[in-house]
Amino acid sequence: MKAVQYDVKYNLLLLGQHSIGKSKLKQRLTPSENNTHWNNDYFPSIGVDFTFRDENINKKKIRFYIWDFASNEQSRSFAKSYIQKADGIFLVYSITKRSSFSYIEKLFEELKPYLSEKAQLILVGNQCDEEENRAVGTEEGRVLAKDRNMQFIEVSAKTKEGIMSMYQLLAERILCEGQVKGVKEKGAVFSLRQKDEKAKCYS
Ligand SMILES: Nc1nc2c(ncn2[C@@H]2O[C@H](COP(=O)(O)OP(=O)(O)OP(=O)(O)O)[C@@H](O)[C@H]2O)c(=O)[nH]1
Ligand SMILES: [Mg+2]
Repeated sequence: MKAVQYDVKYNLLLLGQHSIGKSKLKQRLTPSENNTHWNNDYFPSIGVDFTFRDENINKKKIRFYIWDFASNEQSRSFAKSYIQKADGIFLVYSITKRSSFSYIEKLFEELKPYLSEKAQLILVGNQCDEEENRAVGTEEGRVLAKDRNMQFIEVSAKTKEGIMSMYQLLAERILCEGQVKGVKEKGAVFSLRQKDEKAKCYS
């Protein structure tokens, strides 16, 4: 069997407190599972799982691996080795759960010593379909992200709102900062964008 060839690969991590939707986001970011019928099941992750997305930009084949860590694994030494190699990190909280937002600040401090210089971060407020249960304001997310030099977006794994944008925002930033000739030019990178949805909040 012929191995799939790609010119460059990047590692993206999904990190955040338990039960805030990391695995559901991973599912939505998986091309073959993107349209799976939604259910509210919760199966706590064990260890680490991954998916990938392939992009073709200016004839270069680019693979983005997306790693989903169980929250209890995030502080383990093996997770740290992934963090050192990460090109991008989705720091995820639930807009309905105050503790998951506080967790991000703690996580950020824990991550900092291990992050490579090139790593790009994006703060993701999930479950924006549950406006009636909102416990973290959009402005709070925006301020935290600005203070830590991250991008910020609110999304819903349930309705898929903002899902492609969260991926594209991070992927574009990685590609624009990257060294891949013919790919980092802005016009080429922006071909990643799809017109499938509007982001709720995008900064
Ligand atoms: N309403 C709503 N519920 C969501 C959303 N995303 C996740 N959930 C629910 O939140 C629960 C936890 O989702 P998971 O994706 O398993 O959470 P996780 O962060 O991977 O949890 P761990 O694996 O324990 O770290 C499930 O019951 C999901 O149905 C969302 O965008 N909207
Ligand atoms: Mg999980």
